[in-house]
Amino acid sequence: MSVITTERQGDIFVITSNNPPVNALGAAVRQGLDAAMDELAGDESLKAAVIRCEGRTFFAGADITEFGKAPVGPDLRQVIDKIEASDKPVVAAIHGTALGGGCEVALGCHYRIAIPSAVIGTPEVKLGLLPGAGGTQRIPRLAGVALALQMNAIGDPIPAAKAKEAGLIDRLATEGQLAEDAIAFAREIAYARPLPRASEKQAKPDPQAIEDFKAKNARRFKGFDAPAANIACVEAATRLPFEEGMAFERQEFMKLMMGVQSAAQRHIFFAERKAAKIDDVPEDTKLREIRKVGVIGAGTMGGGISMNFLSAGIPVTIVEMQQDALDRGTGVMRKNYEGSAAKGRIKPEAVEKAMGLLTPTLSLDDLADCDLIIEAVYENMEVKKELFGKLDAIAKPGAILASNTSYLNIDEIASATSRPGDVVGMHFFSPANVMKLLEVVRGAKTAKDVLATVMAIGKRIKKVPVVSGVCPGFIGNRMLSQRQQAANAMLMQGATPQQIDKVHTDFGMPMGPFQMSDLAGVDIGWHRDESRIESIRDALCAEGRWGQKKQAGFYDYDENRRPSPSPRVAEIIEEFRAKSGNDKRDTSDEEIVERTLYPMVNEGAKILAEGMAQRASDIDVVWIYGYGWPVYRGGPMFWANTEGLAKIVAGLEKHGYEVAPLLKEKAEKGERFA
Ligand code: T1G
Repeated sequence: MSVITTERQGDIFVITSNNPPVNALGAAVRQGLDAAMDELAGDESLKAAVIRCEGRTFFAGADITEFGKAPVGPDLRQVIDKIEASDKPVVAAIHGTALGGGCEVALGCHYRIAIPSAVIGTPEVKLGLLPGAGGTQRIPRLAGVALALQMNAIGDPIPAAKAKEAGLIDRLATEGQLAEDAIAFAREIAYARPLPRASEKQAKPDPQAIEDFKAKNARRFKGFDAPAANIACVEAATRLPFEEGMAFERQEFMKLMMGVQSAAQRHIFFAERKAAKIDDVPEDTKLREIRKVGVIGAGTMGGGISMNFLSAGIPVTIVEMQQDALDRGTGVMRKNYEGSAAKGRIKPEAVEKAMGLLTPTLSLDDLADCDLIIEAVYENMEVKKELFGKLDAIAKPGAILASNTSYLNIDEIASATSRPGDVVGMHFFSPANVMKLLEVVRGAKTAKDVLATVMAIGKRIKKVPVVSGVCPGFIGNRMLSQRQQAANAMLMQGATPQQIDKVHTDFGMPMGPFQMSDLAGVDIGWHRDESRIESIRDALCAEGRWGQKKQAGFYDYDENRRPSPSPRVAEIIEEFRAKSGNDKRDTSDEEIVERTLYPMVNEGAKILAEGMAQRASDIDVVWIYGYGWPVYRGGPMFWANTEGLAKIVAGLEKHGYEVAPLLKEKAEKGERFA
């Protein structure tokens, strides 16, 4: 069955794409569109055409799987040029997500009609690219510079109604009758002349809009190549004739396509989707129904975890031991929602809607009707085992019992119940209502339908779930600990927290090891014995330097939590260095990269070899969504490929590390992590 079919509705030619799952504009689709346009031109009885798609969406873009392969004609630009050059009007009938090349095909048509639920956009920048088939040239001509900048350089789609207001769409169809409305629209304009062509319009220069946009987004764009290229193309559209503008766009597109950043961002696009699949759990596994969730603990984590479900419209029963803790926790949740509403991130009515789904209680027995229960109590094995023993007696049959532990052994926790198959780890990252990563920790006995259900509910609450095996620290924190150990060791040779952190922020991380420690709390895991000072961390904690929350940690903080190097910390470090007998010496930025990032890759190789992660790309997803690894570097394992595995092995050996066999083997064979 051809992916492009055509039919005649009287004198209207209906061209339909049927290329699941998202009508990506692969070679067969382009060839079919090209042939259909020739047929339209060659048949006098045809007066106009409609281009539409079957399935859930209008073309959702070029076929990203084709990138990097030998090009197969016709190129998308040629197809779009042929549509626009047609002397018979062509109407784009838009539903779903008309994205990237799909948006560009629509803009090459003379008219566009969309159902109200459709969105249209050019998200190529999120793949480290730019719209390479005229999007940067036609959008400014149809809708002006400001919207073109927003669509191209930020990449978020806009709803059909807004697109209509902006002049990108001509008409809104009735939901459920797009095809009929599109054909009627084509009949209506079949003889209208001149045919409106975006390429023939002028894009009004707006240098101020460009400057304002750059200034407003400087922080967001830091380190990325693609946003600036998108901006340059939009600017070119305001001063170059269309063909020259298209040549400029092509030149900029190819530069990005050939660059590492786009390869990294496309890698993460597919890696995120692969991570959702569990190799030995069939995709059609029947899921357990999750109608109601129980959360134990109303602290920072419990409150954040609860918000994820409440925001998705899922009722939550939240349990605390003391009324004041319960009130404090629910108060923080309300404050968070109200803060989001004040910033316009959610509608005001969403606050009451979410809080209205929350049932605070002091009794575990109130969890008896929950389908999923997540504990976020004190990180102590005995505490958790005792709690799971109680839950075993309270929870209904089939309820999923999940722990938010960040490193404790799920199998041991499961052993405290009579239903280990229902026990799983759901490790959220703080702040749990913000960070997208969810490590789904698979116990030895965790049932397959429990895993499938937790992966699905993870996606439903807008998380990016990644399966981890049971090992200390799972995937992310196990690698993080390697980084922290190395960073602490370099303090003992005279490196400073700010020097080490700067190497990481220059690399593209949102913060370095010590800034992160201050944010999370230097006192996490501290033995709380002020008289016992065996490490720099002990010394800081003993002096109340517990991090940002105490306006002092590795850094001093002002009332706005702005950090500054601390002379007191420098003294503490110097005392420990002197005691350690290590000579003070210069530490180069290169050494900091080698000593903090290479061991992370080494640990990632061990995690892979032990089967604690299904894929190297899963490890990349963990670091992008759990720790803010710069997406334009593709995650630690992708970055290792670009750094060169042999170089990493040599660096590890230079610094006395034992190289993971899998890493060594790949380096020797010249292989890469997939
Ligand atoms: N090409 C190839 N496969 C794609 C694809 C694409 N453009 N988009 C999605 N898929 C696959 C995806 O990998 C998954 O596969 C399945 O479709 C369902 O996707 C010249 C250069 C459309 C909003 O960036 O944003 O056009 O895992 O799980 O959550 O200027 O997919 O099932 O095997 O994401 O409902 C620009 C990318 C491309 C849009 C649907 N377009 N896609 O979300 O499903 S570059 C994009 C999305 C370009 C031109 C330029 C989303 C979606 P599998 P999914 P979803």
